[in-house]
Amino acid sequence: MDDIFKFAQDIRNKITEEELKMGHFNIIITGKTGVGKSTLINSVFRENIAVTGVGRPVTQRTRMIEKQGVPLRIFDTKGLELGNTAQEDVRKDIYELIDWQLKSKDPDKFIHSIWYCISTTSDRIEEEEINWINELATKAQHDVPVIIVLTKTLSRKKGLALKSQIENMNINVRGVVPVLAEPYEVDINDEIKTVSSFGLTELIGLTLQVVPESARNALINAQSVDLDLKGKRAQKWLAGFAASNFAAGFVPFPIADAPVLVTTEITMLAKITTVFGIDMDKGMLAAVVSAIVGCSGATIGGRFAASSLMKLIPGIGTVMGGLVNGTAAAAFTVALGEAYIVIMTMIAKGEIRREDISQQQFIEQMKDIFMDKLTHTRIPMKD
Ligand SMILES: Nc1nc2c(ncn2[C@@H]2O[C@H](COP(=O)(O)OP(=O)(O)OP(=O)(O)O)[C@@H](O)[C@H]2O)c(=O)[nH]1
Ligand SMILES: [Mg+2]
Repeated sequence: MDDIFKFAQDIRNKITEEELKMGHFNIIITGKTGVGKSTLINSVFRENIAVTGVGRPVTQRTRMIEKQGVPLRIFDTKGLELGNTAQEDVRKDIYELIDWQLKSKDPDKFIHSIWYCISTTSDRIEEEEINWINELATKAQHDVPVIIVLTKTLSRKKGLALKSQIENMNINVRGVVPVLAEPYEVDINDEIKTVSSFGLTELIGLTLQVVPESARNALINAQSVDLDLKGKRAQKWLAGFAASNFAAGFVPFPIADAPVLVTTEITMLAKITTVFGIDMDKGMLAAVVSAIVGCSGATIGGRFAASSLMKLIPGIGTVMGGLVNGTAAAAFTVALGEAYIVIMTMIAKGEIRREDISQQQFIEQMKDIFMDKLTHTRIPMKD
């Protein structure tokens, strides 16, 4: 058991390291007063960041919101009113911000995207506003992609009509996405009906496409609308990781190399955790890892105590000697990664609550997931 806690501590340390390496996703969110910027921020990003995050002014009219442990910086411009000096000020702020970040030459500080919010509840879009967005988008286009978010879209039909109206204006934005960030209650003949929220997955999908690869992990981590995206990203990363670690011509891992494998596993679990952006403390990590490996008669590091376990891994029965250890260790590690992704997805979706993680029922469930992965794992191998 001591081993497990040491292992959990090592993963925890590595997660902190990986979080630092990942950097931030930096976004400017702007639009007129009351269009729903704060509501949007809270619905899209995890941990209710507009409410619980710390905001501090970076210029007179713009504040930066951030929160420890969330790889995100939101630049929230305030009081954008058209046709007065406040608008000029916001405009200046935005250009300054972009310039200032670029001049820092620190890619972690670059603004990766701008969401310009327009409420669909207003009957028409003012020409002045479109001109200003176009100017912004044109000036910023080489550095910062601008997306128009149509907020408070109660009627999808109206949202789509507005979207195509804007698209036809041929302004320099990268896309127009109608959303309803929070469900909306309407009273129809004294009957309360709820319009469900929508569009946020599309908004994240488009944003992900237009931002640089270096910012994508942070965005996937920070957002909370598309949880499957986290699993897919982790899965893709794991496949590459397995290929580079285990595909080098079917290299055996002799027992003596076990500590190397331990490092591989620590890195793998830490990396997957940072893709998900779930705050896993030492106790939770220990619970998950002990549930998974506790069942298998295997010690961490790929050394297998139970020969019966090896029989579960496809193809193992026919391989001899040191090769058995290598393949088994690789299969074990990949299965551990895959099971961990399934468990992280369940935690992200609230199917396992954090406080229930060490409950017997979930330990059994996690064991089953691992056993299932172990019996189905295929190690990528070079021919
Ligand atoms: N139901 C529902 N209400 C929304 C939505 N978006 C905004 N609202 C409401 O519209 C009002 C204004 O929203 P905010 O998010 O505060 O707007 P804002 O753009 O941050 O406003 P300022 O910070 O003052 O510029 C609030 O009462 C929100 O509850 C939505 O998607 N659904
Ligand atoms: Mg606000």
